Amino acid sequence: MKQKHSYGKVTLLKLTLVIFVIMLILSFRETEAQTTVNLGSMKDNTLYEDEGGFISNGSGQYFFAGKTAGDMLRRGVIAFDIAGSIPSNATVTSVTLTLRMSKTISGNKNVKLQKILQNWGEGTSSPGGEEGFGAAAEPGDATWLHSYYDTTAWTDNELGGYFSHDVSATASVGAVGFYTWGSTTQMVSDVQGWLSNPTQNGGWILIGDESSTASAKRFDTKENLTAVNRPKLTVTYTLNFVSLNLTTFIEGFWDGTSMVSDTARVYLANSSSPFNFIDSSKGILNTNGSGTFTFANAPGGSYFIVVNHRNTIETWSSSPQTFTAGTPLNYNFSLSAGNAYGNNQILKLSKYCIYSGDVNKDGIVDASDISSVENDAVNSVSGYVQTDVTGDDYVDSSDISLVENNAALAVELLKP
Ligand SMILES: [Ca+2]
Ligand SMILES: [Ca+2]
Ligand SMILES: [Ca+2]
Repeated sequence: MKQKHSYGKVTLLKLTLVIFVIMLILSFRETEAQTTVNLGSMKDNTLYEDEGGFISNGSGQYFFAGKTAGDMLRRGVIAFDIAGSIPSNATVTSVTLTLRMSKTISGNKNVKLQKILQNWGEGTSSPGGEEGFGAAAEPGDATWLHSYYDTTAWTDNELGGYFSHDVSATASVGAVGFYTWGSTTQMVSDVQGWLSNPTQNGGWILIGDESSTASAKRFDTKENLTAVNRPKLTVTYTLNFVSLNLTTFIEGFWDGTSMVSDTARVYLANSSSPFNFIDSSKGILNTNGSGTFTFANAPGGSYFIVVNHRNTIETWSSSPQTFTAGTPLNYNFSLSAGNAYGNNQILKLSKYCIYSGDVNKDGIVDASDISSVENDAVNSVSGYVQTDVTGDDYVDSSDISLVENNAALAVELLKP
């Protein structure tokens, strides 16, 4: 019995340790805000040297780079759906391409990646067998002559593809096995560019050793029957959020020394009519009226800042503010009435505050707000409620008088 008991203790200790390590890893991942994704190829094909442009291999299991024993060139082409897989506000930090080389008669040969400068196609051509000689091109296939057989030639009537002279990455490819290109600065730049301009995503061309006979290397495509052998692009990126360091004082919650801390929701509104909300973020305003709000969807740009809180009047910034993703913007409503659109703030104990009292959040402080507060005051309602405009968790005469004052001032939402 005793032995069994101590064994259980050790197991529990191990389990606790494992959980601790997992939590540690998760917390690191969160603070780094870095994500790695593996993408399968979107399309891959081979340009077979052929003056007529009649040969292709859109749907075979392999693609080729280098020179055959018969002195004919082969160039592989491959592209990945970057924009469909990575958020548009991402900053790409690392890119590697992994291919499996599955057949060759040569030793180590350099295979280069160069950026293709236009789009191209992958049709249904499929040679079968070892695929070294390709098959008859089908509509939409890339060939030595065509980006799309047989309607579109490569730009400038280039033969063998239209691509950048800059080498994005080089790998020395020897015997059968997996090979990795990158990460290089140029590959990162290529992928970042395709993220920004998806229509210009032509992927890379694989250029083998074109100066020596029988240098060709055969790689596995996305159609390869063995899934683990298919091309893989590994992209690591960080997300650059638009964020706001906001300072705004809630009239009823501010006593001249400290503000009652509370949740607020901030919207970013388009800078032009009809000023639609682009994104929103919930955050906590602390006792100094400050809070940080992060927007996961809004790209960098010019927006009105719109502050909402459970019982204040919705308040807009005086003008649109220019946000840059990755760099928090500071905005302080309390410095001047004019920092709110239409000067829609009240000076209280040396701070400009957003008006309290819109208990039913309909954009105006009026009799209906007063009556809700009166009802709750009569019933001695307490706790975290809409009608507590002073933030002391009680609804009483001080809440009624604040709402009555602002109703008398005809406080209402002012916006462009
Ligand atoms: Ca293919
Ligand atoms: Ca109201
Ligand atoms: Ca109160």
